[in-house]
Amino acid sequence: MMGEKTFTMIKPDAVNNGYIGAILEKICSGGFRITAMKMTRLTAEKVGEFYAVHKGKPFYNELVQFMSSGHIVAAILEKENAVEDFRKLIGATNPANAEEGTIRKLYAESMGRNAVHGSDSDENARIEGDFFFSALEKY
Ligand code: IDP
Ligand code: MG
Repeated sequence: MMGEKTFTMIKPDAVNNGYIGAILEKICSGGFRITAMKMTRLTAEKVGEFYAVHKGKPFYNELVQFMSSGHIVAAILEKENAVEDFRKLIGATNPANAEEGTIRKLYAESMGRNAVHGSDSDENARIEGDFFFSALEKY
């Protein structure tokens, strides 16, 4: 079935601010099932690979620096219509524009330091999940 998985990261700002538990609670009470999860750190090189689509944009260097500055929590989430529903749960990229009750509204610091990542398509959810998890970890 299409659309049943997405990929997320809790970003270094939210990890450092002590929001891992609160964010996982929002994810689970939002109806998502965690099927793989790990806390890890990315080198700048790995972040560059993950965010290759943004290379050359004005915020790219800041993004690479920030995302490699501390620990992140990576996870694969399952739910019907996962990608779209998770983007709704996290809210707009800029927390100032995010709806009340969304994860970014509640826990993000700024446009760059915005607490969580969420895949933007089924194909990217698969690519991003594969970036972090082996076949054994995923199933
Ligand atoms: P998304 O995470 O909501 O999908 P994207 O446009 O894919 O947003 O951007 C990826 C990440 O790059 C954002 O989550 C944010 O951390 C960072 N970013 C995007 N635009 C800006 C900006 O204008 N200033 C600083 N950081 C940005
Ligand atoms: Mg994106």
